[in-house]
Amino acid sequence: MYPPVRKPSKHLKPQQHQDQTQEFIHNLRRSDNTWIGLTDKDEEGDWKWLDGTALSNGYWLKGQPDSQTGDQDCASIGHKSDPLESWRDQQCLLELYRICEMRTVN
Ligand SMILES: [Ca+2]
Repeated sequence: MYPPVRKPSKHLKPQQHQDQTQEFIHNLRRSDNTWIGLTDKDEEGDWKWLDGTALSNGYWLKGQPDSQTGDQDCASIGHKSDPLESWRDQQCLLELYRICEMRTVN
């Protein structure tokens, strides 16, 4: 069962919109670890989305990213119950679900 899709309000501030999107994705995946298309494989600590956009606001779990094994260059969601603290870095070779963003056609 998927959570209801909420259309972002036109009156939300950009940060509120990002938080709402994060909560939607988190609720969609629940506890299934899922790749979100964020990596620092080109430069350690310089997190970018797969389209090259720099990360402006992260929802990292406390203590993450930690590159614990030295080769954790991909971010996943699905950790802990707080949707605003649910990302961690992991080895990119892990087979996890993936979430992709698509543009809509009007
Ligand atoms: Ca890394």
